[in-house]
Amino acid sequence: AIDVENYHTYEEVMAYLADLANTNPLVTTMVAGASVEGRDIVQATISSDLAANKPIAWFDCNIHAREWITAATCIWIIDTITTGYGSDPEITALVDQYDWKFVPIANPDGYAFSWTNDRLWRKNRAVNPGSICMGVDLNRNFPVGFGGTGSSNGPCSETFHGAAAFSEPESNTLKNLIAADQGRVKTAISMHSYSQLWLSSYSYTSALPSDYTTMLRAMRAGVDAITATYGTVYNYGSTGTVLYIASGVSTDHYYVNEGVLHSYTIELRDTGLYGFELPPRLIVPTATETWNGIKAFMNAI
Ligand code: 0X9
Ligand code: ZN
Repeated sequence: AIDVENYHTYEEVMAYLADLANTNPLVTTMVAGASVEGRDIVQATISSDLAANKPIAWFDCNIHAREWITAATCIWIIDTITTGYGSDPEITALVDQYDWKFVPIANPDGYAFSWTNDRLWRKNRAVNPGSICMGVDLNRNFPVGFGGTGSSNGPCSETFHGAAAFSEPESNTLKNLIAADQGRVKTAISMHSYSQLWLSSYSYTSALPSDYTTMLRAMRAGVDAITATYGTVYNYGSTGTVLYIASGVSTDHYYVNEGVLHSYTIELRDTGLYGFELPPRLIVPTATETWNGIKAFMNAI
């Protein structure tokens, strides 16, 4: 068990996932790859019948190191699903319909560094040849629009895109996970903070995808259920129109190259009062409303 009301170190989260896999027959874990510094990148799967090859709801969390509420929310959701299966009818139905897969800490080195050295660290911990600055922005290291608007070729920038698409083992690991389940991924959601936004493709351009009407309907279902919980206001729409243009992001890759129509970035609480340093007392409310949104969204697609 884990104390879902607090933030946890990388080691604590890994120990929780290992314990869950050992004690709960619904849960399996796999080491999907290794970070620059050699930490495991772990995916947890919740399935009531692995052999059935059900459609998948897939989540990456904490691509950005300082966005601690994203791992905390994914952990809360894992805990809620595994606890509720068999007693909560809505959870039971959603687990019987889908396999649920989570990468709770997609950027382990950056996350660890944000605990020990720099709470506001964003990137991974790659050594950049010829520069004293470390780190690549993993959410600029994917191929769609790689190197374009909203990314930087400077290693000291917070949005440094890296030497090439998938130059980083962390982004490469996410690519491999989605590709391994190609054809089964019903939705892929990248959890970020902060701003209270539900974002679709495209991110690399202000042009709208051909599936945008379908995406808007799905996002609206999610956002309405979030707001219905505690009144938290969310905006939604394509990243390039609602937020800003960002090239080389994960979710454009899932949509454009992997054919995942329902590929979204969710920017969790808040809108800037606490920003990335959301107090622990807001973990459970944030996770609760987010899960209500995801359930409504899943039932709408
Ligand atoms: O700039 C980013 O990478 C994201 N915002 S954050 O404050 N969490 O860094 C937004 C990216 C949005 N694009 C998509 N992934 N669609
Ligand atoms: Zn982010």
